[in-house]
Amino acid sequence: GLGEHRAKAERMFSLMDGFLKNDPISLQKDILHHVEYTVARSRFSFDDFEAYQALSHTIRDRLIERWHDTHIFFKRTKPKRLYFLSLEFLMGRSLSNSVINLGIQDQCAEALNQLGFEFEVVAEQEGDAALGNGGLARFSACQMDSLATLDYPAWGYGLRYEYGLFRQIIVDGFQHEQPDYWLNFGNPWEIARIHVTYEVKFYGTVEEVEMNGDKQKIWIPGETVEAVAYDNPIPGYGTRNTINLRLWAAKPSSKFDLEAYNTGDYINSVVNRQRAETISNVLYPDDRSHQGKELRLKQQYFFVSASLQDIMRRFKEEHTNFDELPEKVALHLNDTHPSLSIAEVMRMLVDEEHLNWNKAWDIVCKIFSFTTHTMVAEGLEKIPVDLLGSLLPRHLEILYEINHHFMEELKERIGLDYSRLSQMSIVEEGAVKSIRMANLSIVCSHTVNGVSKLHLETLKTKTFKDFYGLWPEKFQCKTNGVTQRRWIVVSNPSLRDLISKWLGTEAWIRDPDILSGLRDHVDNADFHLEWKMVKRINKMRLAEYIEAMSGVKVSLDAMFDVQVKRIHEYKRQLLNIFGIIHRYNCLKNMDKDSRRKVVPRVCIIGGKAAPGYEMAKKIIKLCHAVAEKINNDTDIGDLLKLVFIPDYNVSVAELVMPGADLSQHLSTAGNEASGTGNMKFLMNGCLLLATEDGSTVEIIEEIGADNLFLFGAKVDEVADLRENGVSNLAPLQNASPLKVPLQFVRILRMVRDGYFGHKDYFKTLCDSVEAANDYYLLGTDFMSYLEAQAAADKTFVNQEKWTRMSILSVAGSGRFSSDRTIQDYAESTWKINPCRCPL
Ligand code: H53
Repeated sequence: GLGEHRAKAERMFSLMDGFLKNDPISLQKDILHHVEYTVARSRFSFDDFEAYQALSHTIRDRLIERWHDTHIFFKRTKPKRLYFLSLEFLMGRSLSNSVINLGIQDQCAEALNQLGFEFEVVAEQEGDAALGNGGLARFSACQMDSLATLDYPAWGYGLRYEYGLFRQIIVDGFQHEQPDYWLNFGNPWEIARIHVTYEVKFYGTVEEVEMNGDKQKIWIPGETVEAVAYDNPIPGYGTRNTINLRLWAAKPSSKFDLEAYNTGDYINSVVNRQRAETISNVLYPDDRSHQGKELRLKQQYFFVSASLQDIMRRFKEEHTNFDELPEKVALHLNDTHPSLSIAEVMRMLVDEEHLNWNKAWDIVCKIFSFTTHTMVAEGLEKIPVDLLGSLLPRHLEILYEINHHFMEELKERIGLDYSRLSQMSIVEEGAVKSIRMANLSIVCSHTVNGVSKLHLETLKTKTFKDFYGLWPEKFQCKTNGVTQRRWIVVSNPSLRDLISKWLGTEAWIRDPDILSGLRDHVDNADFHLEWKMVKRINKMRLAEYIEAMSGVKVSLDAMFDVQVKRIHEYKRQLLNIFGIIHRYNCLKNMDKDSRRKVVPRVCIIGGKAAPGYEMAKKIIKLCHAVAEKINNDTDIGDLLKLVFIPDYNVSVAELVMPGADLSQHLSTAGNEASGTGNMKFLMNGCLLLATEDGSTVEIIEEIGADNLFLFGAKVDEVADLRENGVSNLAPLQNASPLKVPLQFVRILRMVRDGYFGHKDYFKTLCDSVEAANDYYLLGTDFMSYLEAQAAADKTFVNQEKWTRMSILSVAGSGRFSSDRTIQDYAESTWKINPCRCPL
């Protein structure tokens, strides 16, 4: 009985001496303990990597304590919970972030020191967790950090890919992809929950059965796979709250396929079972494109089914009535990738819980919210009906039924406007009949979020115009943000110290609006001096890295000019390269005197191309070809260098952003939904050279157009320019030099004629920006781009002005913290409240 229970609890308590302690001596003891018993090395002799492993386990123990406390507290208080569903999370490294969020950075550094190790060196041993492609995935990671820090009762759900995003290596200037088998060296940051498993089913048929006199559809699946939970604790900063990111791995079902075994084909049955594991094996490396592959669809459903079983189980432990679901559960769709959830919840409620359709639909419409990260309609996800019907026959029926109800409602509201009806339909007729996942998500979500003001505007007026007309109140803007914990505190410790010193507080780490207080010191000469010192230190670190990676020595007096992001035609890395060629041409034509006045530049480009994206791969090759020419031209020397940083990822970003003077965000207006790199550079006091696209529009609002270098066509000019300015032009030789500047034509000619070698290989790349094809308006924007570059050069000479602009950038970056984003989501979309675990 109760007495027995209490006696047991007391004994447990007396056996364990309270919580783990965080003074340097206790930490050392724990580190040595883990060296000896977890890593199984001698505590008298271990290396940096083993020190990393032991320290990670030491931190992990502390995370687990907080994780437990947080979850016990949530269980007791039963708040409404948010479930953040995303197929991608780009977490990067965990060690530094964890010790900072736990507030034990100094103690850890001291503990390691006394053992003869250096924290920075040990932290460098960790590999990145790269379970995502680009902006969307890193934004998910930033949001998890903010959810934990702001004490929200939230869980993240995702997939535990065994191969993360490919490693990029460069051979002869060409990108090659290598598998990222990141779990090879163990992963101390995850906790395998071998008993938290669910069966996930695929294929099979749908049958109609009699149930209590009613006809009922049931799904007879054909294949079963098991999902196993791996938990990744996410600690908040300045709070005990530690939330969970639960990632699913596929394992063969533990139920034996008796028939197969009995036929005596033992070996083949084992081999077949093993196939199950391939589901969560590998992350699809395409950013912003969808190929309609069966394995990808399987991944999506595997993830959705396991997560929803887990969520429903938790709900049912605490509640009996599904009417309460909307008060207790918020499900967030991070883009359309998890949107099969909608059909799955309907199936669970109708087929398994026997709610009637309308009742179930009513509940479903109250629990889902949706963020789209896509700007243009062509980028939206569609799933071929044939594929869906064979893999998930019951879900396809449910989707048809949802659409049927929606179409009926629509006819009542807009009449028989067939063109509009067919455009809004969840089912797309045509050569390949498909399900439009965005339409599905909009129809059934109570809120549809855009990721910047400009993005939302585009959704309302173009991409989802008809839906906006139907449900204007659904559409909301939640401008993206990034966490200042990782993007200043972890990555730029010198800046962290400087900011805290001049603000007289560290409170900005939890309350980023305080950063605006830096404006008070914007004209202080001492502050300027220290500010420049910090940038210098970070440029030094970056220069060392560049030399190690590419062998190129760069001058710290040069302007470090950076463009790092996924390689995409719309992001216009090619515009950057053409600008660099232009600079090179100018330098070659200058006399000695003029050269003395030139601001030396180090141009840094980095980013991965999707393995099947030919144009992007050619851009990478061109970058290397141009770099080879320029960097080996002794006549140019330090005046201009071009380096490509291979394998750009989160930990490389942490090094690059603090060391940049200028960063480039060149997307043709109307293509970048938000952009988050711009915010990270802003936080690190790097000036932006950018088009008025995505969230840059809000950065301009915040810091003023004078404090960045803007160029290019505005979003509402683009369509006209495409139609009349460019695409109607006659072939190049007759083109008006006003529209395509001579400089641009000349550079294009150089590349075409093989000035940088590989003439044939670059042909299609050149064709793509030839006046008649120049969809992304490189030619149109070129002069304006050069002007912005010239303005940046001119300002750099005036270091006082530059430093002022840099300070004002950081001072204005508080609004771009993911803390602001998350608080906005929590209050107006998810309707959840902070739930702070007591100390
Ligand atoms: O999402 C970021 C945006 C960025 C946008 C990006 C994104 C992906 O990384 C992948 C797919 C997709 O549709 C969008 O391109 O502009 O900042 C986070 O919202």
